[in-house]
Formats: sequence, structure tokens, C-alpha cells
Amino acid sequence: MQEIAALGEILIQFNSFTPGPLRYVNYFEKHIAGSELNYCIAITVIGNKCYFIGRVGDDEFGRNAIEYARGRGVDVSHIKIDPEAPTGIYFVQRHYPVPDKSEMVYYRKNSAGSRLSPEDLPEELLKRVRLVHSTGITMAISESAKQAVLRAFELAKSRSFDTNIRLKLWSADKARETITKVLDNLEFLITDADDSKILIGESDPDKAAKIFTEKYGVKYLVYKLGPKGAVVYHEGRKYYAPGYNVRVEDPTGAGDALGGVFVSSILNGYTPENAIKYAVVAATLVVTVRGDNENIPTLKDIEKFLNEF
Ligand code: KDG
Repeated sequence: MQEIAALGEILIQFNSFTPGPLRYVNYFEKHIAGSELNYCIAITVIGNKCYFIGRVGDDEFGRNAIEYARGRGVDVSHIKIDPEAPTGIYFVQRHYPVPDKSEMVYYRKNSAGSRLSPEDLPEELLKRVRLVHSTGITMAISESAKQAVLRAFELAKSRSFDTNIRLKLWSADKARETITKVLDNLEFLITDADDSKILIGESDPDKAAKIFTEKYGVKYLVYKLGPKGAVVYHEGRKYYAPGYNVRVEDPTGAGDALGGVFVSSILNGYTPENAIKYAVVAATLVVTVRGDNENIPTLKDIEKFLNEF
């Protein structure tokens, strides 16, 4: 079993029970989410150990977040309870104005999670683990959280990063300036056409791959293609896994499941070809429900999907 540490913010998600503009939604369903937690859960579901590093508020939602993460097998011993700020929340608006897509509305400014700072880092653990993971979201939420990611990546033996550029959190220019600081020699980079266009001015996957792998030395580039699946570039080869046609309930979290399942499968010795196939199955199952991580499948369930769907 490999050990991974992920840095980020756990958020309480209020997912619209019905599709359409939030102002007309009367019922919301609570889930526990946040990109790095979703990834961490995917890592554990595939059989590796994941430590989550972050802060939650000293409130009911903070306790809920910790209990949920622990219940999903995540190591929560490095999650701090911050009495000075609340646990962040967000709402998900579904299928409006673009069918099959969701929009996030955040209430997370000055949240406990955004107060993550380099002092919160368990340095010995970060030096020891096989891989440290974070995302563009954590680099966007505050200066101290950004510094925490930079320091954690300095300590890490190896790094995994999902660009996850959320333009509601920062501008494209700021995202480019900040994220390009961590691209060098990543073991895993997870991205897509929109983020790649912002970062390197290129959205074509083959051209972007050349830049990420040759200029920045990324070892595994995972390029998400939405409903079309995903492609991996590794040591000059390309592995494509097509998507599946399913009914979309809420695509939020699919990319995190894809990234976490891919990384965890590679660490377990699977080939890039199989790992990306499994990762696309995980992302496919996640889009069929509300909630970001409840549908992340085990390897056994992935096999069942592949045999029967
Ligand atoms: O990838 C899913 C995440 O976007 C969602 O869980 C909320 O972490 C979140 C964010 O910051 O957007």
C-alpha cells in the first residue's frame, strides 16, 4: 500500500435537488466534497492510503467533514480545527444554463479551509510519503494556502497536481502566473483543454502534451476530454480511453475521481492503458449522481462495469 498526502479544502456541498436556476430551487441535498478530498477518497477506494491536510471550522459542518472523510478511509489526523473561521460551503446549480453542466456558487471567502498555511504542514510526513497532491483551487483560495502548497511540494519526493482553474476564484492571468511555478517535473499532471489554453496557450491535447512533457518534464500527463473520455501521455506514448454515454445528473467531482483513480492504479502497478480506462469508468459513474465522491467505484466494480456495460 502506498502513502499519499493531499492538501486542500473540504467543503460542504449543497446540491440542488432539482435542475434549474438556484433562485427557484427549494430543496438542497448535503454532500461532503472539495476537489482534494474527492481525489483522496479515490486513492483510498483503489487501495492506497491518503492523508488529508487542511482546516475545517469548529462547527457542525467541520465535524461532519472530518467524520465523513474518516468514514471513507481517509487519514484525518492532520486536519486542524480552526476556531476562528467557519467551514466553507457551496451550492451546485445543475443543468442550467447549459444542460448536463453544473455551476458552483461558493460561500467560502475567509473560511477555515482557506486559512491553511505552511505552519499546518506535517513536514516529516510530507517528506516520507510516496506522493503529495494538490490543485489550482488550493493555490487560489489564499496567499497562505498557496504558500502551503509551494512548501509541501518543496518537501515532497514526488508530486501530483490537478490544474482545476476556477475562474470564480481568480483571474486567468493570476492562475497562469501561479500554477506555472509548480509544473516542473511533476510525476502526475491532470488537466484539460480550458486549463491548458490558459496555462500554455494551447488546447490541442497532442500539442499541449509536447509542452507539458518536454518543456516541464511531466511524467504522466492526464488530459481530461469531458464526455469523450481522457488521454494519457507517458514516455512518448499516448493512451486513449473513450467516454461512455450515460445520463448526467451532476458532473461535479468527475475529474477528481478520474485523477485519483488513475494515480492510485498506476501506484498499484497497472499499465497507463488500464489505469486510464479505470479512471474514465470512475468519472462516468460519478456524473450519474449528485455528490462528488459517493460513486467512486472499487476495482471490482470497475471490472463489473467493463464486463457488463
Ligand atoms: O472538482 C469538484 C470540486 O470543484 C468541488 O468539490 C468543489 O472543491 C471544489 C471547488 O473548490 O470548486
